Amino acid sequence: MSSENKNKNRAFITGVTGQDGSYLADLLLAKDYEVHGLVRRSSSFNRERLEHIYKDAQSTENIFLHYGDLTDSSSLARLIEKINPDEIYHLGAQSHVRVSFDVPVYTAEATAVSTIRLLEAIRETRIKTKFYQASSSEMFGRVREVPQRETTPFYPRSPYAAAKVYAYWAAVNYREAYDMFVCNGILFNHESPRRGESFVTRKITIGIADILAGSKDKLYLGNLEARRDWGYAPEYVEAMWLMMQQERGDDYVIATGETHSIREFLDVAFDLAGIKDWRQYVEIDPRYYRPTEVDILLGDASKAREKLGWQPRTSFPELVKIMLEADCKSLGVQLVSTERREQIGVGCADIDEKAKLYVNDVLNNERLSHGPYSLRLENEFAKLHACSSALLVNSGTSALQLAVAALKQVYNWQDNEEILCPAVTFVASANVILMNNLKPVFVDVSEQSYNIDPAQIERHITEKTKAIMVVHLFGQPADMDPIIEIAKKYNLKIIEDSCETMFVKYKGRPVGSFGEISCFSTYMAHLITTGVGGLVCTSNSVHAETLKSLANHGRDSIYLQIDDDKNLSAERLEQTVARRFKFIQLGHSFRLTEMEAALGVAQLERKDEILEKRRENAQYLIEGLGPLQAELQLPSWPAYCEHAFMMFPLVIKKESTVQKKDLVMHLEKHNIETREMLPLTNQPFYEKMYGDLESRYPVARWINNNGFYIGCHQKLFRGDLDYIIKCFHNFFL
Ligand code: NAP
Ligand code: F7E
Repeated sequence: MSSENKNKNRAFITGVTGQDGSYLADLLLAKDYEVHGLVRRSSSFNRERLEHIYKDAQSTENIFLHYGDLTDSSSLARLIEKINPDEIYHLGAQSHVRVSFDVPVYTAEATAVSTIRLLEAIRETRIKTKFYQASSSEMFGRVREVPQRETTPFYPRSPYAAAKVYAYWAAVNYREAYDMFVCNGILFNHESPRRGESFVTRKITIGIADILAGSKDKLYLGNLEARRDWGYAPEYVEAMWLMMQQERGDDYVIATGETHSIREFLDVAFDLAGIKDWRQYVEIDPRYYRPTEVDILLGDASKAREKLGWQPRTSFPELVKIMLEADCKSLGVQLVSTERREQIGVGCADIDEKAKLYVNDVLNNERLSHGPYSLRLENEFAKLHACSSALLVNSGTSALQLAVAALKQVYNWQDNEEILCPAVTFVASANVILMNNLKPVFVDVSEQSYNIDPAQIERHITEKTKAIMVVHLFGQPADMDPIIEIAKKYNLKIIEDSCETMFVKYKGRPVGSFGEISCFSTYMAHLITTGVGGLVCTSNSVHAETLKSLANHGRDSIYLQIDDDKNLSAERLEQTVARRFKFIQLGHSFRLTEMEAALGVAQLERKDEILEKRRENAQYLIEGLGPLQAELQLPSWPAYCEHAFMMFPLVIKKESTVQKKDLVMHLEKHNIETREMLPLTNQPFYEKMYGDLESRYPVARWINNNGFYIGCHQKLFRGDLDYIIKCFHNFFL
């Protein structure tokens, strides 16, 4: 001992190399104690739990290790005399309950008799010191009451527990007989990353880390029904110290007041690891059964709370997580982050400072409907999609509604005539057909692109068929060439529902430029957003006029147009004033506000960046999920078209045994949002109208039963994508 240390509190810890001993050493060193520890000679290194202390110069100066053995009275007495400690913490023991059945006599020596050896050494040397006895909830064994408290009678169920009962009473006896300061800490199970590897909690967390690392595929355990009151070890050594700071020695139960079975531990731990069913990894090995078991332990630590001010802080799931993370880390296994409280949504709000500036600009200028931002958005959007005009409307559905209405009017389609529409699309594509008193006729989709299957179109064409509503789903263009050919052959019009796909090309030509009219959505989660909103585009001036009028109560669109013209001749101005509120047909009020348009302009300025990030994310997901291709159909698209990745669709392959609901629940439980791919064929509304549709559209049915999509939007970063990939892999593990 150095001279500087003379005034320091001195503690002697038996079992300093164990879980509790090492945490207690940390605590006492932090409290500026001089710490002495008993270590036994071992042929292999047994000081891992203390290694970190030697990395800190100050701690190294304050810790002293001494060889000795709990079964060797002379070494204990000699050390106590030499160290002359203020506090002795007797934590050393043969502490494994199962093992105590194999080595009962040794357990009695190390766990029971060692206590009286130390107490006798104190008595004989007459050293004034306090003594802590590491008593155990195992003493309650076949419990006489639930919860167990200081007054609950003991009923030991193992040589270990019997030894601890002996040591407990020896401690009480020395307190009473010799007026010594002696405490019994009746500690319920407490665990940590430093827990011995053969105790059940640690065995499970190490086992899972091994499974995740791929070095093991089974975990062998015994009785899963036993229940324990598990706490976090560093908090329990604080209780030990607090007991020793009281005026008198006493006995205290230290527990959480919660009990969980081994099964529940497995549930939480495997769940944290992202593995949905632990049963396939856990096997029961009767070797781990005990001749007599302790079925339930549940402690009542109210005395410690009242007298010591001690209470547990770490919850059961937190404890499991701390242990699992530590074991995964030491194997270099990346545990799926369970910190994630935020959902990984299918879309995102990605509003930058410029967008706020533009919206503010509108508010400051007080032109709240169709102003310069609307005009700019319409012009640039039209240009990008090779159309001569675009009209901003209040949703993609409104755009579709107008498109069908305008064509019906221009081409004089009659009620109940038919429009072909893919069997997998958002319900609005079909609804707007019905709302215009026309009939949607479904066409099955391609197994690869999920877009309308050109090979299926002709068999649905009748005399009443007037148009094909081509939907470009999830960001991928439909196969336009054969569709155009069929449309020509049967004199059908093409309407493009491009609500989910913008800025991409099919064979070098932009989507939106193939149909007589094309419709886009800027709803939240779409490629660019205005909150809600949409655009309807065309290169046909008659259609453009009709759309404009229909979107604006049926006003005479000629006069709508010149509303904005500041350089009108006097004659034209007079004409406009006279006619601008003439309503020439039945129309809607589908306009968008200027604030929304301003938002859209800011988004449009970032379209390349948005698209690039989405593609990059999708590619990363495709590569990460690549090894699961035998089970999962990943997005794929032909070289002649681009993909905008509005969403990331996935379909469980026919040969897989995986159930969609299990996978979807697994992802949702891990905060990854999923959405249905929305086949129309199982929508109650259409089933009511058309009867059983699923049997007639096998691909749509397959998609309905096996498909869903997740997000790959621009706000997902590498960590999110790794997390998603890991969650998938853990499911299929
Ligand atoms: P542990 O990790 O098993 O540590 C036991 C310590 O005792 C180790 O340092 C070990 O040394 C030492 N030891 C064993 N036999 C020895 C011998 N013959 N001579 C010298 N040292 C010997 O146990 P723990 O979890 O830290 O528990 C600490 C104490 O609390 C034990 O008495 C235990 O029975 C009791 N307890 C534990 C819990 C719990 O849930 N953890 C609950 C209630 C009571 P080596 O490192 O060389 O093996
Ligand atoms: O067992 C069951 C086993 O060994 C807990 C020691 O610190 O706490 C500890 O004793 C339960 C038992 O701890 C396996 O049958 C199933 O019911 O983790 P354990 P323990 O026996 O409660 C007390 C308070 C102490 O004082 C002790 O020193 O888990 N179990 N399968 C298994 N247990 C182990 N070890 N291994 C298995 O494979």
